[in-house]
Amino acid sequence: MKALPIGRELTSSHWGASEVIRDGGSGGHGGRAGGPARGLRPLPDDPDPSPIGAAMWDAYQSPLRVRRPAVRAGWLEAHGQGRRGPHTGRGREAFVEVSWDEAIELVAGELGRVIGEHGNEAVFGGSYGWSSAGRFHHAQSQVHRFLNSLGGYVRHVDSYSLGAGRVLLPHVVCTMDYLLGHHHSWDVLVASTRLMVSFGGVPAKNAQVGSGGASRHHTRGGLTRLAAAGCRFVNFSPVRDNLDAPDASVEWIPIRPNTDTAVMLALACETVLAGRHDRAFLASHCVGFERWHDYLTGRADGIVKNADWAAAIAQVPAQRLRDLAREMAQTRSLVNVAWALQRADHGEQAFWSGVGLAAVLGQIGLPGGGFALAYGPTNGIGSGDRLMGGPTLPQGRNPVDAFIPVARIADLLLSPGAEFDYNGKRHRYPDIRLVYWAGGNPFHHHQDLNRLARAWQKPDTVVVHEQVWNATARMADIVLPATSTLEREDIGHASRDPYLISMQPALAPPGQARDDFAIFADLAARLGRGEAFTEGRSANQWLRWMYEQAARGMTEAGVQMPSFEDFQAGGGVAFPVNDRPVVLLADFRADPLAHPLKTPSGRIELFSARIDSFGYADCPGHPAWFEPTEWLGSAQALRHPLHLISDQPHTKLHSQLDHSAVSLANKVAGREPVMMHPADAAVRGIADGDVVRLFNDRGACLAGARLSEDMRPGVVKLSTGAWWDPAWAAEGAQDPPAPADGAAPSPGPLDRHGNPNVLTRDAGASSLSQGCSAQSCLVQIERLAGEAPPMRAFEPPVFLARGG
Ligand SMILES: Nc1nc2c(c(=O)[nH]1)N[C@H]1C(S)=C(S)[C@@H](COP(=O)(O)OP(=O)(O)OC[C@H]3O[C@@H](n4cnc5c(=O)[nH]c(N)nc54)[C@H](O)[C@@H]3O)O[C@H]1N2
Ligand SMILES: Nc1nc2c(c(=O)[nH]1)N[C@H]1C(S)=C(S)[C@@H](COP(=O)(O)OP(=O)(O)OC[C@H]3O[C@@H](n4cnc5c(=O)[nH]c(N)nc54)[C@H](O)[C@@H]3O)O[C@H]1N2
Ligand SMILES: [Mo]
Repeated sequence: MKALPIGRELTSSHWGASEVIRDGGSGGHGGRAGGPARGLRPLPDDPDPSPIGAAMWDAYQSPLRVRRPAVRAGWLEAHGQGRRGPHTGRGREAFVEVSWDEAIELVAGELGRVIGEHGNEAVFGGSYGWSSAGRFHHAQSQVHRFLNSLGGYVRHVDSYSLGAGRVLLPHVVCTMDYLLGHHHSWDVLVASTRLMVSFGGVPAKNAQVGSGGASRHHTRGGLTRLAAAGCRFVNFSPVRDNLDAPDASVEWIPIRPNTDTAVMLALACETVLAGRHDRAFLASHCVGFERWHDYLTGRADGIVKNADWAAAIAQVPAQRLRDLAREMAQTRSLVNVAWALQRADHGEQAFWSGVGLAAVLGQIGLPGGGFALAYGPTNGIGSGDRLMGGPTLPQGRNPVDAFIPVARIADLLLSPGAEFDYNGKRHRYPDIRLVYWAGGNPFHHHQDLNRLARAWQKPDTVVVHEQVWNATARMADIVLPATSTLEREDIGHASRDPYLISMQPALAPPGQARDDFAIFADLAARLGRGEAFTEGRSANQWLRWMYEQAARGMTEAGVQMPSFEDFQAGGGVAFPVNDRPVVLLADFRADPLAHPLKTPSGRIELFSARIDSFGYADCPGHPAWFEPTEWLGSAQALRHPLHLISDQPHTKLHSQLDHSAVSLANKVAGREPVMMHPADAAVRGIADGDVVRLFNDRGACLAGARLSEDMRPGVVKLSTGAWWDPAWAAEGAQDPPAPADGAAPSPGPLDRHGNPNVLTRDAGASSLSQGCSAQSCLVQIERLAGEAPPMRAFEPPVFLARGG
């Protein structure tokens, strides 16, 4: 079988592939044939193109782009005087623009000094973030390869997306990476699934994106087809509008946030109490059912985890849970657990309970049955397209052992030398002197941003490569301007995507922006490691090398690939259609001895002797219910009575393109919208469109109220991604006004824009994973009295003349 040319000139992004429109008609391919590019359009064969892409063209040409290397004024002054610090000016001071030569000299000098004086263990290069699509100019890969060429760096493990899930699942069933590529395909669901019980919906707005690209968006169409085939959906969710199937097919059960585990345990318990559990499957494919059975039925602790028990915790009707347990056992049913649920205190339990419930029902490995983790989060899940290994940039070897679970960044900076638990071992935080970030926005993505801002004062130097003047660029000492996807050539690839794309540049870089690769190549050369970093290849030679490596593997896998020249000339290639249905864990089901899982027992572990042996009080050997530290059932709810959900934004990818017309059109009074139930608004005297203040003991932000009956009362939703806009006292703004209800004043500057992470809690999900637990957060809201302070997030920083 042959991969065929696409025959269009394309670029690609995490939210979709686009065709480049040129004056005098499309260049057809290769970009060089046509005139200057005029814009982008979505691919005609994408059934559900993402609206995010519509504003990308203008946003990448915004005045907010970083145009020249820039150095924080206070850092430059201290450096000139041979001092280090103070670092309290980060985020507050003006910048001085410098030449590339000087910038390279400063960064190389600092890297050399820190590594020389403190070793590579003093450099944090984890640099978490989604960067951009394109396999070569992938900033995170570039920064890791670069730092490895200098002798290594302190890295991160896992992700914000799936911190708890990635650590838990290999002990229990299979790796998250395996799951990402092997969920039942939508065709299989349409043919077989008749009841989908979802915890956290199936939001098509999230499936707009796919890491690395998303040329054909499947999820909305898949849900519509599934409903048409007669599938019913039950959605346990604090918000109604996150399951994008036709309304008539969806039953909404407005659950209290963070209590899904209790409901899943109850569904399993009721199944067992009624004798409807699949004894044969539990005996042949699982281990540890007896231990879990004793927990579910109360033999272990005297508490029966039945429907009445869960109904009191989750505030859902007990009879509905009993009926649902019966329906699930009698129908081809699927348990779907959104990733958001494990981004919470004890987040492991939601995933493990979901797998456990599916095991008790015994449909794992049958077409359309079992569990899903999850439909919705990204486009690739449920794609039936061919699974192809794509081109990769080798990252070299990192001889430094020290690492952090990704969301422990503030702990790392605040507590050098302190010990932490992770996945059965104890580790120690190293002492970080230099932070290097390219392709991520920690001042968007991390929890408790005021705490992170305090931790950020610790390192001697912070270097950031950025495209735009967002919060992380402003919090840096040295900012190097990076190009965007639209300004460079690359190869676009995503897992189970139908295309391998020859991405063509459509715009000239703004100002003096350079590719991350070019910046690192210069730095490496200056540090005497040029050859180690580039291996003598230019960007173009790397593209050819990466393509040829991948093409060889693809040809071996039975798909004949063209030469690099023909690949480029054809705009990329379409892979042959995959005609084999994808059924998750079908082989294991058919023969668990011939196809064992990679768990210690080779089976699904409902009791994990290994996890049990770690002895963690907050993550025992079987799925269990724990009260989160912050939830509507906790004492803190007396002072902060609203549960804050900070989900993924539908108008942008995290903080990327928050400055675009599409994202700005969704703001309320210029602020990020906070969704709240009309009843919660009424008791606070809040009207739709008001500017409100959200606060708790960690911080405060402004947002624009949007009232909606789609919210469970007591729950509010502020999506992530608004560019953090701290009103530092130095700007003449007031520190946060005293709360009206006499509660303790909020620490840290007021965020004028609406980034939920000034409110979220910075604590690991458990000792097992230390994953991000952003969804466990309580707040209070009040109407902002008086005029809202003007925002500064979408203004470039102040630049000073040299010595000024
Ligand atoms: N409260 C709360 N917080 C959350 C979450 C939540 O659910 N709730 N979700 C978490 C999750 S799942 C994730 S994945 C994270 C996402 O967090 P991030 O991945 O850090 O978010 P992005 O906004 O995608 O950041 C990417 C940054 O890279 C820059 N960039 C893009 N391309 C390039 C390039 O080629 N070169 C360089 N140098 N820079 C580039 C962009 O301008 C942008 O600033 O957020 C997490 N934070
Ligand atoms: N448009 C767009 N799409 C994205 C992203 C983006 O930034 N923009 N980010 C991408 C990334 S990096 C990731 S990791 C995925 C994340 O994918 P998810 O983690 O699945 O996405 P979220 O939107 O955070 O949450 C999904 C739903 O869970 C609900 N929810 C929250 N807490 C609870 C709870 O306690 N119980 C129940 N039952 N429901 C709850 C929320 O209301 C939300 O509707 O999305 C990806 N897709
Ligand atoms: Mo994520």
